[in-house]
Amino acid sequence: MSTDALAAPVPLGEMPDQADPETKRIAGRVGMMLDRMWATMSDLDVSYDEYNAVKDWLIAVGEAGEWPLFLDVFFERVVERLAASKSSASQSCIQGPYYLPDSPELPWNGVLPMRRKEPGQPLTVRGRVLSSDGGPIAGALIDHWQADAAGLYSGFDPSIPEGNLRGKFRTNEEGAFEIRTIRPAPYMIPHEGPTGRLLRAAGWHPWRPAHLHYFVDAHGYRQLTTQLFFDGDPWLDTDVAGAVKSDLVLVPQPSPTGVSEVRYDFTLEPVAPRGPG
Ligand code: MBD
Ligand code: FE
Repeated sequence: MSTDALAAPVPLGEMPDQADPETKRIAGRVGMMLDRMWATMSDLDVSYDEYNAVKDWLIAVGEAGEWPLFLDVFFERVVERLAASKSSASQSCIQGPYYLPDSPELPWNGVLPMRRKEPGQPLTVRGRVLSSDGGPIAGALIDHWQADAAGLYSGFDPSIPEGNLRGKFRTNEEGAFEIRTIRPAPYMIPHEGPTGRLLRAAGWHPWRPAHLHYFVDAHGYRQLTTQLFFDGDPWLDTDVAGAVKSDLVLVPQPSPTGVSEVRYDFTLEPVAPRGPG
């Protein structure tokens, strides 16, 4: 008998037939991950003290509402790179935990909603949305969100007005956009909570380089999720979320009026390759 050894829960296919096929498929993959984790725990000779410490910590992550933060900081990078390797779009990047869907739609060359005296250096982001099979895409929707010059996100930090530095921009007939905003500061993972405690205990720094977040959508194209970063940022090489890709690091150009400017073209992948004619 094999009951003394580690084994997957119930072999797939012997489970009662109550889940839909996709849920069953994913559950089977969770089973494979559990198998690997059991093997890793055995390799590491995990003790009861270690098990209980990690169990208490994981419970605290849930109680603090930090599951979205913890998962996106430590795990989204893997799924994101796998998806990127199968796409002809321009470089993608993780979504992270701070997107909110209800920001206003603005003109192709609008000003991001901000406070009357929003701190930070003025920044213009300009470029086009292109198709990976050639040509600009008019009417594409660019959903932009970012932290402020203190590294805080509206909707998550109670001191920031709702909707601050979040907006949607629709490209013009040339597929162009021009977003007026301010330069965000590098972002520090909240340090009072369990995720911050883990970082401190492990001696890992809590920083993400300053970044701008994007969803880019157009009819007939797969949604692109990405981020833009700034050359010279001290945290580019050691992003705690491990998300930086060199294509996404932009060199800000000073303008005569003191505004910092960056240029970037987003390229989208058609949903289905188009046949000839
Ligand atoms: C962020 O601002 C972020 O973008 C990610 C991915 C994780 C934590 C905070
Ligand atoms: Fe972010």
